[in-house]
Parts: sequence; C-alpha cells; structure tokens
Amino acid sequence: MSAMAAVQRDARPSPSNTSSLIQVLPSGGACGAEVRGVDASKTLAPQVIKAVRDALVEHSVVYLRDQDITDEQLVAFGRNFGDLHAYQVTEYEKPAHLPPEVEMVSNIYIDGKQQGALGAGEARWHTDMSMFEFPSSFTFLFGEIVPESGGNTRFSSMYRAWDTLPDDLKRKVRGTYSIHDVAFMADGRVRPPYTAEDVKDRTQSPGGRHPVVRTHPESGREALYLGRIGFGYIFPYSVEESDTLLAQLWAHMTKPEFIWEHVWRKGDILIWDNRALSHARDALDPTRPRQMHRITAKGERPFWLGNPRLKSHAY
Ligand SMILES: O=C(O)CCC(=O)C(=O)O
Ligand SMILES: [Fe+2]
Repeated sequence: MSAMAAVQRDARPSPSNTSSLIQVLPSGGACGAEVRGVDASKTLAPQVIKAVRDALVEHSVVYLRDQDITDEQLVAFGRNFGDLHAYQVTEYEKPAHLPPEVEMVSNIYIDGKQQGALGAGEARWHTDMSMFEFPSSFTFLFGEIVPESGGNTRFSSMYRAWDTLPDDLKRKVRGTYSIHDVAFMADGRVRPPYTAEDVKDRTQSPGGRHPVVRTHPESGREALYLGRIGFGYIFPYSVEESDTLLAQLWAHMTKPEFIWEHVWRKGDILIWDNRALSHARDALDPTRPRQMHRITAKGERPFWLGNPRLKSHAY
C-alpha cells in the first residue's frame, strides 16, 4: 500500500452544523470540510460570513462547490475575510484585465506565454507567503479549468503535527524560531535580485523570522510552523543540527494521518488557513489544462503565547 492510500479524500459525513445559515460537512480527516449554502458571487450577510469563517477556523480548509464568479466578485468575497494582498508577479505576464489582487495558477501556455504561476511544476510542502513578516492568513483558489484527474491539493494539519510530535522534538523546538527563506525559489535557485552572497551564511539568510511553534490567533491552539520543505534554519542550532531537526520535523508533518486531499471540480472555491496547515501539489500533466484564480488575505505577524519574549516579538 502506498503511503498516500491512507490519505483522507472525500467528505462522507453527516453535517456537524445544520444551522439554517450554512451547512458544514467535515471530511472526517485531520482537516477539511465542505460548506454548502453559500453563493460567493453575492453580497453575504455578516452572520453567513461569520459562519463560514468559524467553519474555516474549525476545519482549517473548506470548499464551496458549483460557484460561478467573476474576478471582481472573488475579490469582494475575499475582502470579507481580511485585507487582500496585491500581487507583483514576475513569473508570467499577468493579463491586464485582472484586478491587482488576483493571481493566476495555471499550466496553460498561449503563444508560448505562461498564463499563471507554477506551470505544470510540483509545489512541494509549504505555507503561503511566510517569507514575509506578515504572511497570508487565508488563500482562496477558484477552479476555472479543472482536469478530469490529477492536480489534487493536499493539506496537512499543523495542529495534529504539533500535538503528536515526540516529546524530545517538542523540547528541542518549543520557543525557537526559524528563517523562512525569501532568497530561494522553489527549485532551489537564488531568486533575483538576491545573489549567492546573500545566502552564503544560512543563519543570516533574508526572509521571515517566525516561531516554530505558533499560537493560532483565532483558535488559540498551537501549531507547527515552517516555511517550505527543503529550506529554512532553526535558531539557535548549528546549521547541521538545524538541518537534522528540519528533516525530522518535515518527515513528521507530512505523515498521511495528518493529511486531507482536495479533489477538484470546476467551480470549486477552496479556502485554507495558512496558520494551521502546510499544503502541496504534485506536478501536473502539462497536456491537461488546469487554471485557478487565486487571492490571499493578509495575516498577522505569527506569535507564540507560550513565551512572553516571543509574544512581544523581541526576536
Ligand atoms: O495549485 C494548487 O493546487 C496549489 C498551489 C499553491 O500552492 C498555492 O496556490 O498556494
Ligand atoms: Fe501555496
């Protein structure tokens, strides 16, 4: 049996919340729920937005099926959950008609031009925008073009990962913080305008400095928080010790029992909470078009309430 066979996939639930406002159908896995009864293209009542947010905070990732939404409506929907980032993309030429807040994730090329980020490449385990001081809280992906199979998005619960971390590892990382590198691209090359000189000493690399165990600002729960698999440095260890620790942590964080996988349908809006999850996507079949519209909400600076020094951001 492959490791992935144990991953939870579909919602086969009985609704946990059948309030008249929305229905929430938990996946039964470590995270994930379907939310029914919401048309994201419409102006929503504050109670409905609160119910969706509550479901999101409880299940960390939720999806709405059968949505029919313009980019402007997607932006309006996203603004219910916080201020949105405006993108400065460099990877592809963004179509002029897109609002500044909307980015494309696409494996489609037209006249040799890439239509969106990532192409058909793999997105290895990561959390969004953590290379910045204020990473994104929520990411929204709207499935405009979805292949019949392939291109599932996987989520791993960082609450579960922290709760089940062996005590010796907990002792080693509780109260520490790490660098979430900004100067590397996902494929390991140095990201312009940074140079090899900027990343020579990994203990001084540019990027966000965040607690390895963070307190979720809404649930109050503790979660593991690392940037991108294969990168980073944990203070105050030596680079070698940090690499060993990071490898142990990522091996634990990506265990099948913490993972739920979203199988896409056209018209899905998937919303996830970067403060409680890591996520990944396999490489895509370049001959099967897949195109998503993406927005991200700005989050708070990550903190850990277990240590007043970290709480006051003194690091
Ligand atoms: O394409 C996907 O399924 C996810 C890509 C991703 O990591 C992101 O949009 O943040
Ligand atoms: Fe991502």
